[in-house]
Amino acid sequence: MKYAKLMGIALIVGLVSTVVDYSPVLAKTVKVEFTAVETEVVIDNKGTTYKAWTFNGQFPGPVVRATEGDTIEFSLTNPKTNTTAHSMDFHAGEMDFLTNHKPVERGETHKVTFTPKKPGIFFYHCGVQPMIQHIARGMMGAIIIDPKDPNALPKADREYVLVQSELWKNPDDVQGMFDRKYDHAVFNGGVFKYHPFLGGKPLEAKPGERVRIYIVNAGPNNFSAFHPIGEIWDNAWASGNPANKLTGVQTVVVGPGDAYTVDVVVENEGGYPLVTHSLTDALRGAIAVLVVKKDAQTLPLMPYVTPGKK
Ligand SMILES: [Cu+2]
Repeated sequence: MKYAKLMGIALIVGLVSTVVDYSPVLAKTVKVEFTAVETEVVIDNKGTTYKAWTFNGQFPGPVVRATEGDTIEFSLTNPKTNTTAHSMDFHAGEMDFLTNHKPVERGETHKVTFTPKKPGIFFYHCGVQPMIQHIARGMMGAIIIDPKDPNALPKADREYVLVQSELWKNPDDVQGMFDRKYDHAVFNGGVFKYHPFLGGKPLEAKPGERVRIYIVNAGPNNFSAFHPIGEIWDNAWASGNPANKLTGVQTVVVGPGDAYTVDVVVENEGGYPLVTHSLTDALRGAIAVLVVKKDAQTLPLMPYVTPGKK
């Protein structure tokens, strides 16, 4: 009898904890304030500077994060000191683009409020013409919309965001952008930024951890064939939506303006290069090495991306 009572209590505790685990997160308001900053940023491990156009001085822009069903209150300020109009297109939003994505003239601030209804990883970018140049110069980034159900995806032990793009040494060479005569392909705005043998700093993880990478392809033109050398993606979700689950994938094809969430669990210590298997682009700078070791340090979501000089 005593035993049965204990079992009953255990059952109730079990049910309660289940209910708590699945209870929906209360919707919140997320304020995001971006300023268009035309500034110099460092684009390689030698310290080469580049005249970028950025959100908040950062190439790529800061990661925006909210939960499905939240309200995002976004404002974009374009200071008078800039040379051109800029704008914002969040792929996570579903709204009229003429009103919401309109060019913000110099000296103006534009506000947009929206509720992302689909979870996942999405691209954002400036859409002012020539859009190919505004994206290539750095006005792009990632927005993560976490699912309302916190158990919709397996729990990740650590997460990184990688935004891939092509880079033209001459940021004013719009014709070269149309001709696809680019000099580099990069993750998070830096040539071999995460390659420790080429002057960069690697991404890190511990053996057995589930490492989640949000891979966003900013293009502007090339497709990414995102592959972990020496590993296989345990799972991949197109657009990061839990409904779009793939298992045991060697390479995910991420088109320009698209994104994937991919998980890898690495059992053994060592170096695992994450590349676009479109090799022209990997060998021109789009290799990020994941170093797996027992004493891996904790790194931010988008490591080593810092605002440039004002
Ligand atoms: Cu712009």
